[in-house]
Amino acid sequence: MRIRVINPNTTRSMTDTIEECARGVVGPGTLLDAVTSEMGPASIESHYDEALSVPGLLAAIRRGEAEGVDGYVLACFGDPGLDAAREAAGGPVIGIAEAAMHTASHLGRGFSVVTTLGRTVGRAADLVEGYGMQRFCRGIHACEIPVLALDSDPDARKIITEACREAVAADGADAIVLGCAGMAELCAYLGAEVGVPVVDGVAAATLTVQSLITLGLRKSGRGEFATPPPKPYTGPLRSFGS
Ligand code: 2AL
Repeated sequence: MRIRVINPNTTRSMTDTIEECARGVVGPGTLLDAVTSEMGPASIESHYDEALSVPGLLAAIRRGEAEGVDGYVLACFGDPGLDAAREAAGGPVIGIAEAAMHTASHLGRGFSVVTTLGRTVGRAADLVEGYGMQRFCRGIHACEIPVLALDSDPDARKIITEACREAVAADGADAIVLGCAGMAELCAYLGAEVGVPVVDGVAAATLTVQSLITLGLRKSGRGEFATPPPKPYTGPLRSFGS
């Protein structure tokens, strides 16, 4: 089977980290690759960034469909454009936020999310509600590190570790959900330091896609998630029409 991880921001170094984490969990029969969006923001940490990341994501899905990819991981914690990606793909498309939250819900009674900037907390809260996860989500905490600084800030690891510890103490959480694909490589370290299970959505979504494909399950093509009706698109979005 062929699984493609799509980083919907345009930062290649982040895609490399994401790919390594996804490769670390797939089975031997799975061909996995990771692609970086070819247009859009360098990082996604506002509603504006999210909206403008979606055309690049959909272009990546279209390329994947032409190349025979069986399923996709949408590797940004806002799960931007997830419904549209599902319409465009034949196989499963799983967002890292939905995968991480569902995985964490199996591990204890409640989880806390630790994310990047405070301004992304509202989006994460909307996703918790949209995925029916209010029963499990005890709190959403920001460490105030911008996405691209996760890699370059020498204090990032320490600050995120502290944010996880504080979230567990403040919320009584049984697990932590990491709120950014750029935190994936810290997952094992944080699990050992914080003392509760720490869930990285990149790994969780990759294994969810692999499971669905193994089960022979594809996206439902009926109703809402059927291929969108063909129509012309104009301006810079011309190539998205048919
Ligand atoms: C993210 C993420 O996962 N990738 C990105 O560019 N922004 N999420 C976040 N909460 O900042």
